[in-house]
Amino acid sequence: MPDAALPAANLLDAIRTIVGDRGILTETTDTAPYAEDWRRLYQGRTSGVIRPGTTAELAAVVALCARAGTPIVPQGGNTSMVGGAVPNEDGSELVLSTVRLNRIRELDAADLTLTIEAGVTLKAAQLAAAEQGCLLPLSISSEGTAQIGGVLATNAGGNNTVRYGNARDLVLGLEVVLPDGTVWNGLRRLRKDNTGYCLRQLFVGSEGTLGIITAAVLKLAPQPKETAVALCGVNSAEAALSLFTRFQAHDAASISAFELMSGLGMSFVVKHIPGATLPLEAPAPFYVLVELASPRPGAGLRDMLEQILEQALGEDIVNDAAIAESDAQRAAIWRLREEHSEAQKREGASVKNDVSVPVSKVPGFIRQATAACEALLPGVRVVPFGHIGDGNIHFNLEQPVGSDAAWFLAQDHIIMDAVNQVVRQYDGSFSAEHGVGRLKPYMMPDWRGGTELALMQRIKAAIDPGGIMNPGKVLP
Ligand code: FAD
Ligand code: 2HG
Ligand code: ZN
Repeated sequence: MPDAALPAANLLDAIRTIVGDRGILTETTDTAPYAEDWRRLYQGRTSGVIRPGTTAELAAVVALCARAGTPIVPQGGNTSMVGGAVPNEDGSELVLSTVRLNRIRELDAADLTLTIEAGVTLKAAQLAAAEQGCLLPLSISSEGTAQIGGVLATNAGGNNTVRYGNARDLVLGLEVVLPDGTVWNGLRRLRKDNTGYCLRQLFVGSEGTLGIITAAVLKLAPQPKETAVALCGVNSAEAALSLFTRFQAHDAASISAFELMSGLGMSFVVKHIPGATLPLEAPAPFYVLVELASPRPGAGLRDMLEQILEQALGEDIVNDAAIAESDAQRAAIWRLREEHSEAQKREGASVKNDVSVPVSKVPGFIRQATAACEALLPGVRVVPFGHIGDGNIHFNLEQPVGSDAAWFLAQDHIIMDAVNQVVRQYDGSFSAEHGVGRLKPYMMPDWRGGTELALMQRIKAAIDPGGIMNPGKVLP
């Protein structure tokens, strides 16, 4: 029961005594950026953004909120694609930002582990690993802003899943503040530890609904000594898959990224992103970005890439290809992929479907979902891209040219439902890597209903009986 002696008006004063003036924002001009999501789908409101500087401060704030019965929205870099990190519109929720929990606690190059606080950006974590000759093998286009806590809370995937798995696969230990303010210190760095339920994995992917991740121990890998990158033009997703199977058959372990882009998506990048140019002679219906990497110097990746591409060119699987000859060219090719979301945003309103299907079914899925959407909304522009190497496609729809953006966005459920009908036929998932957030809880009963949803609800009730952690997200 909320404590009547702690009315909401006094709560912010009490929090201020814990975190100091630096740790709290209450003016609307200061809080507004924390209340709107990256896609600008949601404009929420909050009476306070709390920014604790230590785990102890954060835990004391959560304990106070629990006493007051005040809901908390944990927030990292606020790059969620599903509105997971923004407060609702009535102003009743406080945002708890991890931005000041930004210390690298320890890097052990022998153990290949990084112990790090939740507010460190993924990019800063990658750089810290690289400085010690190690690799943090997780890469997403938002890595300059997304924070380790958010990355783990969403179980982010990204470009290297094909080789290293998702964020979940890199976590050895966690420190979490529970909804009553208790700190669970599970910062172990053991590769083997069978001592009961695996609690850390419960918090990974829980999107802030079970507690606040304050620190983590992440697995590192040896830094690659050799890489080779190419951009290929192909005629179809079938050709892209066929190229993937060739690389796999040759040396699956060397594939560190295998990404698909559509001709339309690439044309948005070239149109909207200054300096972006296509390094091929002519545009293609689809593109593949392949990256090979090895921790072994002299692994011969460049030769292997050339050999496989030459063969594929000879068999009309690939139309044209550009192999990066320098770090600058490699970065320029990657930029064409990484700027897809930004370019799509600049082109207009879009409805996103972050779906996954078995890798072998990606081409069939793209064909069928494209036909379904074009029949549903004539003129809609289909922009599929993503991580074909692990079966995760961002099946995005751009508003028809000249249409009203608000009208188009109002069609989101109809469009997502049509796409997801196809996803279901292909044994897929309606959320591959972005999470459920605030956008998709309505889909949960249909997709994860019955025993699975009931189990999730019982876990939520057991860990957060007051329901103060990120209400309205994930669970319907
Ligand atoms: P936020 O957006 O702040 O929060 C996300 C969710 O986690 C919310 O539910 C929030 O409440 C919760 N949360 C945040 N911090 C904590 C914490 N410390 N403890 C508990 N809960 C917390 N995602 C991918 O998986 N792969 C991609 O390739 C990818 N590319 C992207 C590219 C762009 C341009 C953008 C804008 C987004 C992309 N995303 C991608 C989505 C997003 O960046 C990821 O979901 C990322 O992991 C979110 O991190 P964040 O710190 O911004 O989290
Ligand atoms: C990516 O892979 C991200 O670039 C974002 O997951 C996808 O904009 C999107 O839909
Ligand atoms: Zn992605």
